[in-house]
Parts: sequence; structure tokens; C-alpha cells
Amino acid sequence: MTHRPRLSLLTDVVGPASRPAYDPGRHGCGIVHLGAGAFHRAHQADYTDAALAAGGGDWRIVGVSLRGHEVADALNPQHGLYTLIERDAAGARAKVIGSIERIVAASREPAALMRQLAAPATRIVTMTVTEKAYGIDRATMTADPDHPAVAADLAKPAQPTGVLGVLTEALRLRRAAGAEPFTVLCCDNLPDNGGFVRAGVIDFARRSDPALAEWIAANVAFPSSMVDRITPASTQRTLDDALQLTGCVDRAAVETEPFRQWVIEDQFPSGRPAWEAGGALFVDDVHPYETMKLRMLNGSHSMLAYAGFLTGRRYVRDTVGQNGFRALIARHLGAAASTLQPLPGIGLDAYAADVLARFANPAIAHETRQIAMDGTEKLPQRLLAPAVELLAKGADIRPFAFAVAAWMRYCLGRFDDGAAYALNDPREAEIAKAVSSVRTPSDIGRALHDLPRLFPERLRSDPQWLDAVSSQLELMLANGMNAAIASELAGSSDHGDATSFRR
Ligand code: CS2
Repeated sequence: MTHRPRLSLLTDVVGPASRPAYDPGRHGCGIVHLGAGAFHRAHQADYTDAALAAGGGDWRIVGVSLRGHEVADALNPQHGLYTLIERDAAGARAKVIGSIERIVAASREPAALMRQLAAPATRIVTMTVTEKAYGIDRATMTADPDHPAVAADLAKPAQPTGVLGVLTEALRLRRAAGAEPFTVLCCDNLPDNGGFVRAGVIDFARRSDPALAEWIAANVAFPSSMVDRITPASTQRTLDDALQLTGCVDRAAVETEPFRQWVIEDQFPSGRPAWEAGGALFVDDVHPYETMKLRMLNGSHSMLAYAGFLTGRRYVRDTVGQNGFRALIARHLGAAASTLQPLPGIGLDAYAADVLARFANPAIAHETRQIAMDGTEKLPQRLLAPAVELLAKGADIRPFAFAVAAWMRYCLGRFDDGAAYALNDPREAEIAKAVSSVRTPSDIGRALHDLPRLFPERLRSDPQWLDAVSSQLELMLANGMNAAIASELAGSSDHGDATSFRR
């Protein structure tokens, strides 16, 4: 007789996975989360699970997919339950997470989304929608009317589909009903993410309802937060392992690393879950933590993603592992660390060593192309801001020039052997146009530096920076990315280990 896996609800796990240490059905929902992708399920939902187990409360989550419906179709028949697999060299461990009640696919049920956001029980709206979804111009801190979702929502504010439109309309409904506002907690990898979303929402509201904008400015809390957990996209293997570890078919399983970090500004006027039970750190000012994470982890991630992808390394672990360019990553971590203020309780050398060890995790298959996507949204905070600071100090800019040149090389859309790949960037058409008629490395560099609203003026106009980038790009184009990496490694042999750099 063949063994048929049960299509069970993960309520009666038969494998080694742990179950929620509380009865999910006894807790109401207090959070709406926009962007219920793998990262949310591996991070905030895990912390909320720990908070429910330790502190109880009506803090379960209604997740929202603003565009697709795959997550809703997978998770809702499982009553929101799913398996979270943590992997490292020692093996895989699984737990069933109970903090998500259901997923609303907004494109299918727009009224259900607005109802949930307007419900007085909803006290916090969290979000991981990726950098490109906001439509906020950081230079002016205003809503960008050219962003497709912003444009659509400005035209029809009562039927919003994008982040700013949805938050503004929900706050309008609450104000009209005399309900308390919710707290807005951004969990995307953006500097000052609370202030950023606050400025975008207030500006969006101002365009149709200035009184609402004033009410939001006076009444809504937008704490900032720094999130961290390396979470590759789920694959068939994730689902197979979930079946093995739980004895149940799970179409919404996610996998991640053991490490997790969440640093949050403690401004929750309508209360919050006991996220500290999962290890969240509540602080007055998130800024130094987020700068460290964006510049060290995310900055070196981007660098290795471009360099690794172009040398045919499919996974991050291959860039650090045997024959990898570990020393180049260590050099980048050191250069990024040299732009940071000291952080009480965190040694930057140890942080860098941890980041390298996490990148090297042999059990995590994190694709370089996943990190390479959306470069125009990621570069400013990860690479360009620290480069400006180093330039102003007269310090060594080479690591950042290398990383930016690697992005430019990636922007050409072809491997050394001529095979084409998709850039996956919201500005890919503009990028293709900019580089289509230029040939020399310095012209390519100039064309990309001239993309509107991307490079800070300080970099665009500095001959030392422009030279450093175009000479790196020249090497990459003339001899290939492998040779360019080898030449960088030859020039940085004194940085062979992440723990050897000094600030
Ligand atoms: C990565 C991040 O895809 C990317 O750009 O750098 O998603 C990274 O894995 C997370 O920020 C880790 O917390």
C-alpha cells in the first residue's frame, strides 16, 4: 500500500516539528500585514508567534497580498498554519506557526481588506512590500505621482491598490468613524523607514484631503524598525522537507536561517504584542542599527550578488565558500563598518564575522539573482550613501567603486559569453536605453550616473569617484568579472579575514 500524506491542517503534526505553544483560535486579530511573502512568514509572524505564546493577547495577523493570490490560495485552506524550517550545517528544524489567521488577496476582495483595516480591533498595520512598492521620492519625501500605484490611487482614492493609497483610505475611514488610528510599522530595508512612510502617507493624503493629512500628522505613530533574517524563496524542496518534518502537506512552508533580528522604536500608542519574547529589541533610535545592517549586510550582499551572478555563482554560499571571494566580501564589510558610529553592545568586527558566516551557511540556497534584482531601489542606501561619506573623508573608496561597477556591469544584461539575462529592476527600460548607444566604460559609467534621481550629486561630479568606477568597469569588460575579482583580491590580501579589519 502506498503511503499517502495527509492533507491535514497542521493541527496534528506527526513529525518532529513543534506546534504553537498556544491555541491560535483563542486569539483575535490585532495586526494587518501588507505583503505576506516568505520574509514576513519567516520573520514578523515568527516573532508574533513567540509573543502570543509568551504574552497572549489578540494579536494574530491578517496577512494581505496587494497583488497576487497564491499565498491566500495556499495558506487559507490550511487555516493560516504553515511550517517554518530553519536550516544550517547541523540540519533542519521545523515549527508550525500559528500567528497568521488568514490572507486577504486584495485584488479579489478589496472590500474585505478595507473592512479589516477599518475594524477597531486592528491596532497595528505592518508591512514588507519591497522598496519599489512605496512610490515615495526620497529626495523630496513626497508621494511620486509618476509611480503606477500612486497615480492609480490618486485617481481613485476610495478604491486604493497601492501602499500609500490603502493606508490613507483606511485612516480616512477610521477618522470618519471616530475610531483610534492604527500604528504603522514599516519592515522594509529602507533607512528611517518609519519617517519615510509617514512622509509619503501625509503627502498622499494632503493631495485629496488636507484635514486628513493634518490628523494623520498629529495622531498616527510610524515607528521605524530594522529587520533581518536571510530568507530564500521557497522551492519544492522546502515543501518536501515540510512534509517530512510535519507529516502534513504544506503548500505555504518557508525556510530560513537560524539567525533573526528585529530592532524597533517603541512607539505603539494602541499597544503591541510582546515581541521581545521572540528576542526583538526595543530602542529609542533605530537609526544606528539600520545603518549598520543596510551598509554591512545588505551592501555586501548586493556587491556579492552582482559579482557572483556574473561569474555564474548561483547561490550566495558559493561566493563565500571554496574558491569564493570571501576576502572581497570581508573587505567590503570593513569599508562599510568604517562609515558607522560605534553601537553600544555590538562589536562591528564580530558583526562582520557573523554576516560572513551567515552568507556561508551551506544549507541556505539563496540565489544571487534574487538579491541582484531592483538595484536602483537598493543602491542608494546600501552603497551610494556610504561612498559619499568616505569620499568626503578622503578615505579609500575602492570597495564601493568596485561594487557600483559590478552593478553597472550587471546593467548591461549579458554575461561575458554574450548570453542575455533579465535585470528585474523597475527602471530596466530606462537602464537599457541609457546604455544602448554607449560603448566605452567611461561612457557607460556616465550614462548610468546620469539616470535621474539615483546617484547623489557628490558622486556624479567627483572625478576621483568617476575614474575609480570606470576603471573597475573597464577591467570587468576587458578581462571578465573573474579577472576583475582576482585583481581586487590581489590588491586586498591584507583583508583576508572579516575579523582582521580595524576601524
Ligand atoms: C537581500 C535582503 O534581497 C536582498 O536584497 O539583501 O533581502 C536580505 O537577505 C535581508 O535583508 C536579510 O535580512
